[in-house]
Amino acid sequence: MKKKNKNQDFEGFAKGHNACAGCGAAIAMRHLMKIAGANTIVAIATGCMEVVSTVYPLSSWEVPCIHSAFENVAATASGIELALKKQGKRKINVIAIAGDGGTFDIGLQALSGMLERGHRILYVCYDNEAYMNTGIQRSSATPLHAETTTSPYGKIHGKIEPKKNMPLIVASHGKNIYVATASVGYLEDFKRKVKKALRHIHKKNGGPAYLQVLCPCVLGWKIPTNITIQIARKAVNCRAYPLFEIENGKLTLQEFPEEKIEDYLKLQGRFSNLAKKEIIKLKKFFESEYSKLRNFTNR
Ligand SMILES: Cc1ncc(C[n+]2csc(CCOP(=O)(O)OP(=O)(O)O)c2C)c(N)n1
Repeated sequence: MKKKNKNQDFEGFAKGHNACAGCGAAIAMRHLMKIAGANTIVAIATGCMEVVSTVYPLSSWEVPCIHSAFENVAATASGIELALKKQGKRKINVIAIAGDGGTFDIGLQALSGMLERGHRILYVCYDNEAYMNTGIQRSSATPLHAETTTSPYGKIHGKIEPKKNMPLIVASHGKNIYVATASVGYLEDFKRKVKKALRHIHKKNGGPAYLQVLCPCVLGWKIPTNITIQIARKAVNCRAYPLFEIENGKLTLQEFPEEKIEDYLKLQGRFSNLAKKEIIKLKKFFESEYSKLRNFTNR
């Protein structure tokens, strides 16, 4: 008889939270925690996922969860990991969670310190491409020409700077870091990477893991609530959000059925006012980032 897995009914990120209908990040949290299981401690930065899940006196977290400030989740998680090591409790998963603002921008120095010191932590950045919980302000993860409240349509159309390539910045900290991008549009792939990342932090001579998962935001992207998965998949297929893994310093770029960039952009209000030449510019940027990644695979 098949042995019953005692973790199989475990949710970790329980229903009843206050995330918007169609929230991509809530989907990512649920699947992340189902894989991680009960033997986990979470540190979470201020951001949507913290705000919707910890409304006092309630909590959606079925594991110990520490809310840190916007800028220091990686430092909080580093302290937890060291304390567990001191106590000889090496099998507990330590997971740090932050949005793109808490990762690409304000939390970058804490994350850099965590990586440089080699803490065995899975750091998950849910990337909804702006500061969503405070009112859709641009971050350095917001794509070129996307409209936000601080990069509005005026004389200039949306954000004038392109997205920062955070995974490559993480990878430049050393070879013993598992780095991967994912998308809620490809959940099986995301779950596989969560498993791999957790194996990496626990294995002999293991190190940090960084997982960046694209999570559409219905308010910020101005999309209907029922196309979250579809649009997250299109982002990958049109190469606006390439999926790849970096292991031992080697990059593996994943191939997906190709779709047109226009079909991705036209579904989103944040790109609704783009002129043809801006679409071309955006396309060129995505293509140059993709070929940069492809070049890395050949090294
Ligand atoms: C030092 C500091 N500056 C600003 C804020 C206000 N603040 C809280 S969360 C947040 C944005 C979070 O954005 P992101 O990390 O992308 O997560 P999201 O809201 O999209 O989930 C801001 C600006 C703060 N809490 N602390």
